[in-house]
Amino acid sequence: MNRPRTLLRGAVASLLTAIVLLAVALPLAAPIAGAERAGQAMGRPHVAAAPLADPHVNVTITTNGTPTFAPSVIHVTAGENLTITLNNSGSYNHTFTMSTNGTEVFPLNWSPTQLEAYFVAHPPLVNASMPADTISHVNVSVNASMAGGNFEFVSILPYQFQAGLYGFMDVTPPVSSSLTFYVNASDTYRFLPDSLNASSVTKFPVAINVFFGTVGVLSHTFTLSPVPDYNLSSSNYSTFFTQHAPLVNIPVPTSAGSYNNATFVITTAGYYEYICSITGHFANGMFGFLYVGIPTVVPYVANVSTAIVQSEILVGGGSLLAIGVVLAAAAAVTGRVPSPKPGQEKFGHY
Ligand SMILES: [Cu+2]
Repeated sequence: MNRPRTLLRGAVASLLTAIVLLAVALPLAAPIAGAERAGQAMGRPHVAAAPLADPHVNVTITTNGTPTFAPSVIHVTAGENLTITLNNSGSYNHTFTMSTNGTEVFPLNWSPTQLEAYFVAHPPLVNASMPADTISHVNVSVNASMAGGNFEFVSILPYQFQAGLYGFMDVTPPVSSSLTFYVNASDTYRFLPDSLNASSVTKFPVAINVFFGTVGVLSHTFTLSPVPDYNLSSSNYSTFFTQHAPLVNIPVPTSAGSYNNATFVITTAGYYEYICSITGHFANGMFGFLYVGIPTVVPYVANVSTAIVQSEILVGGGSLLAIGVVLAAAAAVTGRVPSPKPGQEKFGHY
């Protein structure tokens, strides 16, 4: 009977204590804060606001009642601080529980007990609850040692992982260096130069900047294949680029002497072909190669060239006589082999 009154009395006493403490503490704290601000105003570095703080990235993961996380893969760069907004708009509770092991993929046939036992033995990197109809936030420091890892996250509530509530955090290494190239287009359907030397690159990913200008008046593009060691075909490059988005597609500026530029990231050594996507220009010889982490002369690769010969035969075969097929195939082979050494004769480029 007298419990509520005791509680009330306790609460009043606590409140009074708090007021007394604040009254004493505030005047003491104020001069300290004031001195801090004065120090900053005089240019003294403020230690807490580290100027070299890691970059901060925000991502949102939603789940709406169907057993999926969207997106199911998040891409981050090692060294970033990540804030994940967890948006559960459904009517079931979930968890967002991430493994510390960047190479492990949990078998979907694991029982709820097995999954729970795993996280008891290997405490998770992140373990946040996602209550129904709630938006919350969780911070993750993605440090350098996590580069290259794929960290699985799941809901560990029984049968939710098994139903599809899982995803991965893909951590790529930070860009280690960057290179810049200047390329011009000529109205004789050539890239100047048509060979870009990034052979010295040893660490990936590497950022590459291309400044693209013109010495003529026609429209051109610098359109770079994302697939290493692959030779584009002038007969089906449009189809190729709808299936493999170009790493960059830079339109030439309208006036000579000015440049458009773009930066892209290369993660794998190899040669990458660039072409002009304006109709007819590639077929007339407007292509070149970017060599990243490999010598600027690429050894003849039989399977690459064979595939191209076959596709050219298919395209040309219907309308050409047998002798024509042989000539077209020969031209295709010599024209599609990456640029030879500087100073050496350039096959198929004249
Ligand atoms: Cu062009």
